[in-house]
Amino acid sequence: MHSISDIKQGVIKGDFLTLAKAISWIENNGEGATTFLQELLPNSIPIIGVTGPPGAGKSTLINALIANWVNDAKKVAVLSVDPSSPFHQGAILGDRIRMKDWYLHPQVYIRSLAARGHLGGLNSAMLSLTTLMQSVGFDYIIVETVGVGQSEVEIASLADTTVVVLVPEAGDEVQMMKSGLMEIANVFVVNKSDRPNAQTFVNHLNQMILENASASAPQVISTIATEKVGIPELQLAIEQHHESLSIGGNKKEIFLNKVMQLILAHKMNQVEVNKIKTKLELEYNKSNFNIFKFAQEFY
Ligand SMILES: Nc1nc2c(ncn2[C@@H]2O[C@H](COP(=O)(O)OP(=O)(O)OP(=O)(O)O)[C@@H](O)[C@H]2O)c(=O)[nH]1
Ligand SMILES: [Mg+2]
Repeated sequence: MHSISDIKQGVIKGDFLTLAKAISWIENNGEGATTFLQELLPNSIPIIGVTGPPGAGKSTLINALIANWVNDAKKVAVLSVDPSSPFHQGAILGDRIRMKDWYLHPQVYIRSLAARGHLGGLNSAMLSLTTLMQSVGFDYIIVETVGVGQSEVEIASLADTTVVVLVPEAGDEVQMMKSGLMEIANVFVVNKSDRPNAQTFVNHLNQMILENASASAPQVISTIATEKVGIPELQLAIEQHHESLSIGGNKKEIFLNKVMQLILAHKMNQVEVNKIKTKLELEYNKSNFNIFKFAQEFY
């Protein structure tokens, strides 16, 4: 059993060993982990989701954002995960390079998570880990996820503020994913604005936001992450969005989603896959096999 104050002590000193051990313990649902999680108290430390297509510049942006927070004596935790790739090694290496300024910094903790192999699924693991990070003395928690498909939408919904990173060439992509993107983005970043037609893309995006006419229209920020251009503006947009949440925003919606994730994970943990497999083996070739009837036996 880990103790929250031991982990905190480590974080204060910039020694993350105890934290790292606790993370593995929670990921593996070790003995006492559930009780430990149930004793964490709520707080409003921001969880910032950063998502977008592969290579859009998410890690480079995070690397630049961290600088401003570290200068303000803040502590930052970054969890990065690539749900699309079963082979995570590449992503981990990429992150190490892109966030190289911070890997050994005492105010910054960066952890890459394998996409698979979490009891109850990735989302519940992310929920546990972000809540842990909120409780041990970090001021900002960043979750980096690749892509803007369905699983990313789910992960993004664990965040208080979701930043969707796009690049100027993403026009068609955005057209296709329009509704989904509008739903999850609290802030849009058009990164790689050093490339041609960046301003056209920004205008296009702003037009789409206007047409969408939602009450809380996301801001669009242009950045050149590699040159740290647009970073203070991005930081401000993130902070403004987080403040807007505390005055009546959709916190309840965020919690509802988290509760659903936990229930789902808990139910899935109760499913005995091997039992299903054995039974399926006997039945799936039968001429009267019906998948709906079969599944119902396990409800
Ligand atoms: N020209 C230009 N290149 C950039 C900019 N930002 C990032 N890059 C480059 O784009 C490449 C990908 O950057 P990353 O930060 O790793 O992108 P990512 O979105 O984290 O990538 P994945 O995590 O692999 O999805 C790197 O070679 C960066 O140097 C930018 O503003 N302009
Ligand atoms: Mg990255």
